[in-house]
Amino acid sequence: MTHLTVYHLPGRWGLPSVSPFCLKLDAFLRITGIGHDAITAATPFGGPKGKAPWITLDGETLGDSSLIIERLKTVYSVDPDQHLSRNARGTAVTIERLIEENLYWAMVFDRWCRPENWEILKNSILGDIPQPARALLAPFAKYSVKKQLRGHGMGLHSEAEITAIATRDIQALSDLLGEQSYFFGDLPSLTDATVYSLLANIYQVDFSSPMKPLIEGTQNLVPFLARFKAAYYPEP
Ligand SMILES: N[C@@H](CCC(=O)N[C@@H](CS)C(=O)NCC(=O)O)C(=O)O
Repeated sequence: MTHLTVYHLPGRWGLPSVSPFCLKLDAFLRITGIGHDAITAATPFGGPKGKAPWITLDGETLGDSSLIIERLKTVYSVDPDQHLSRNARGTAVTIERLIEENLYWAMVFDRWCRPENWEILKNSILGDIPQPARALLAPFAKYSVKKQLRGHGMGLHSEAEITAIATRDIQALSDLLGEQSYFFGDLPSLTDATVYSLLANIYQVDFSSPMKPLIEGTQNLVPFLARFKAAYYPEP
């Protein structure tokens, strides 16, 4: 019998993980009902790509949430997107890119570059690393993340420019959702897991972010978060 172990970064504030990529994988597993063991890792360093999440599947180690999900769909013969048209599948990929290649970096900026979030970050994202290692590691982690932000390009913008970029992305998500329950109608798909995992990690956490009022202002994204949570994370 196939044995799956999932390694994810710690959970906080009622979320199973403070990492959107880990939360996306967890939500996929909840939607599809795939049984697994879950292990909380204090850092992403144990993963094959130095990033979380990662899995072991019958002894094989695999990194990257999207590659993991593709593999699990095949191995377990499940597909949360089976009701999607070809056109919707195309839209799903574009939403995934918006979330993971763009808006995610605005969240990273908020968490790591806003001075008011630094203490919160050290006690949450880095909170499972025992002291004194945490205190020693924190400045190096910050340096590395800022370098990644500059490499991506988001870290080259001013705060006002980042907020303007995030505003367009959040409005686009709201417009795509419209009055539907989920992004492609009445049934959830992987896109809903992807959007939930990032927006909940912005909206439902203690970090201050100009994106919180933007999400609230759309009128439909907060009810979407509540709907997804009620369906897949009913525990208080
Ligand atoms: N494309 C990867 C991205 C994973 C990722 O960036 N994870 C973050 C946590 S949210 C991480 O481990 N960052 C550590 C680092 O980049 O040093 C995926 O989908 O899994």
